[in-house]
Amino acid sequence: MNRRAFLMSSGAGMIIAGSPLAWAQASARPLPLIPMTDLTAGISERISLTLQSGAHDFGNGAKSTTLGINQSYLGPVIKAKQGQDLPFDVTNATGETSTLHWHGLHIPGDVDGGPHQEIEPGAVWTPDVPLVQHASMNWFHSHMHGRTAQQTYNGLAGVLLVEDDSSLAADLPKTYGVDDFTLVLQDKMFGADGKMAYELSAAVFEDGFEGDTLVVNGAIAPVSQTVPTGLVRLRILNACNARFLELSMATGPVTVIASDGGFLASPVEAESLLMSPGERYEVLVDMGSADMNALNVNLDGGGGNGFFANLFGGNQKVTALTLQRSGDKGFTGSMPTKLANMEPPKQSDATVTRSFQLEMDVGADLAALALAWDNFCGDAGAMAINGQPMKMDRIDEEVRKGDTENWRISVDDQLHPFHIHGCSFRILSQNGAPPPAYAAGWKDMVHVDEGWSEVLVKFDYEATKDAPYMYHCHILEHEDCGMMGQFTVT
Ligand SMILES: [Cu+2]
Repeated sequence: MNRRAFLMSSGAGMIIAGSPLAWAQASARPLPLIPMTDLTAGISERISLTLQSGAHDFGNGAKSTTLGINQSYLGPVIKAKQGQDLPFDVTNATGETSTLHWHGLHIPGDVDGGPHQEIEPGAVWTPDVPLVQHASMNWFHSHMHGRTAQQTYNGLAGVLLVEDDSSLAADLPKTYGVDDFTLVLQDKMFGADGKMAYELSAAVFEDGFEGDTLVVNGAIAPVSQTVPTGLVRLRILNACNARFLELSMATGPVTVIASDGGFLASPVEAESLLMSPGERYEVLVDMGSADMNALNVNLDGGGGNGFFANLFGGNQKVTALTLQRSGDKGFTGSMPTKLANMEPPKQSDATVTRSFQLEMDVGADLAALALAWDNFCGDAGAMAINGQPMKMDRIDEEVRKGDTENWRISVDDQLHPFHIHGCSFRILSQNGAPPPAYAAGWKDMVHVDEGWSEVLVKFDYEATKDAPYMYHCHILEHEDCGMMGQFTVT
């Protein structure tokens, strides 16, 4: 038995002794509708976001200790429009230092909200965030170095939808809470008292933290929603710390219309959709002919990246969301055939090539770290990229603004999701093969397993050495443990 297999089996044992699916229930709860702040009609005052402590009931009757943004758990859905400047006042009322990173936005490094823009307890961070990119689903979350995993797990995350003239005019469902829903998918562990738990161990450092219970918009799955006849739009974020989710529909294919950075050229039908932590996809569900459909999630979609691979042979499918058709008439348009203009990426456009090797183990004893660190990772350098664990005072790459570059990423171990700040990119290859059609559009996440994953990327905004961009694994425990690097764009 190699080291990794041992860690996985000992991890699985821990889960069995704990709470195996204890809080999963068959009866569906109503889908919580996340409050929306819609700014598309105009912005008249500064936008207040307060990072705060909370007590949240995930639906099992227990009040979990959580973090939230303007509420007890998670943040609002913010909807804004291309061309707007978003004047944020981010107040940190949590009592612990944090940051708020705008994941997916094409913005300068000094407003990116990465590890260098710390917000001390009681302080207010006031970035003016310019929205220049086209319609896309983005999100925001803590990026406090060494604490990102725990703070995001506890609830410091929200959704930021960018619209543009064509997306607002498009013949697509867009009535929030009626035929247009935002779904934040997460996996949680609940203790014997029913409260949300987060415990690190050597196995958790190795795989990242994985819970045994699926949560949708802060409610334990399955959840259900009544919808009108016609097309229904689901904007989905995988906000898990570490778990890859394989999505499928109970009936019919998954029809994907958008990925991280915007609309696909045209809808893509897939039997299933593999989402890494940090990824976003939009799908359309046709409720014109069926009374009922459901979004299912295979919790072990990553193929052996977690405990369920051992327990259930790599297939642990649960229902996330049941859609039930009412008699009401809803969106009357038909399935679109064209969504965006998109040329295939041309590798020959790249004038610079950079290579990144993700490394799981650079000599530190993960078990000792787990014991020593009181549930957070810190700048201890157990993991690395190109032999270098993340260091706040070291710039790893210097990029010239406007250059088209080819970034090649590889790893010798398990599946990792790689994220680059300040851009959207196109995937040239993923694990040595062309990406699935649903991942062929604008992305800021790429899966890295066996073989090279290559992306074609260009940066249009500045990031100086005092406010560099990050590239990192989006398994948050890996990121916190050093699988991250810093780069400038000038
Ligand atoms: Cu990783």
